[in-house]
Amino acid sequence: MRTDITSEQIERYRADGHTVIEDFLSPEELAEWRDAVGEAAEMRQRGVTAEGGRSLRNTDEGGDEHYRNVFLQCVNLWQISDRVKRLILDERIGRLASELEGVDGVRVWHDQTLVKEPWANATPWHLDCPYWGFHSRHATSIWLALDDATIHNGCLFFLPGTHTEASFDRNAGFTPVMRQLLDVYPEWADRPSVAVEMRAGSCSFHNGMLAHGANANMTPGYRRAMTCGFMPIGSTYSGVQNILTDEQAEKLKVGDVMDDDEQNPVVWQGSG
Ligand SMILES: O=C(O)CCC(=O)C(=O)O
Ligand SMILES: [Fe+2]
Repeated sequence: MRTDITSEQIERYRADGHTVIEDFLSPEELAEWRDAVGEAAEMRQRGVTAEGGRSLRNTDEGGDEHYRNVFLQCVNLWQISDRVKRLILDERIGRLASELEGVDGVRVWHDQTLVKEPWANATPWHLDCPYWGFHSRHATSIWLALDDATIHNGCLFFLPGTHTEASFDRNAGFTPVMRQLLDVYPEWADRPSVAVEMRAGSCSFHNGMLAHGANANMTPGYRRAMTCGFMPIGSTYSGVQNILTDEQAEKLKVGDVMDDDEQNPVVWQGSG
């Protein structure tokens, strides 16, 4: 695993809101991630949940045909698979996330595998953190390519710098309307986007307030990715339930520190 990043890379990440680490995983590591994530996603598809937890698949919601066809989305595989848990709770990744964001440590918010199946819909422009149970300007996500991600099969696109301007109360839904976020933020509508093609085994990090989306998959192949959103230690409840069960949410008041080690384990914490 390539976890050495330069101070220039950190600076660029903070200005742009995203960075790519090429060939992050070795071929052996990539094989393990593919296999472990694939196995856990199959378990989730069969309805396996964590004890007292939720199933957390986009196919559970029924109804929304467009969203179901954006990708196959299975959330919190670390809770049902020890193999995935070992990969997601790797302190080297938590440390990278913390260094990029300049925070003392991070917890898992949620992981998710996002599989764009053949001919999948595009992922509309959106911000991540407003959807989550904490609101921090230092949330970040790793997006790890399990297949080559290309212009043709649905690689990510970013709008650099938007993370410094975005606000928590203005976001787009996962609608079929790609431009919805740009109607919410008309000041971004003329900005050039950046396409981020990646070889399998490479990864990107993007800030939780950065505008991002992805192309449709215009190929008969799969575009698989594994992602994890990280929450800075000390973050507080935003009042958005998101992945929390009703029982968990009922115990929380807005402003409470999110420190449930079962639900949001610490991935890395600095000494100071
Ligand atoms: O993989 C995609 O199409 C979207 C990914 C995304 O929105 C994310 O990782 O936050
Ligand atoms: Fe996202």
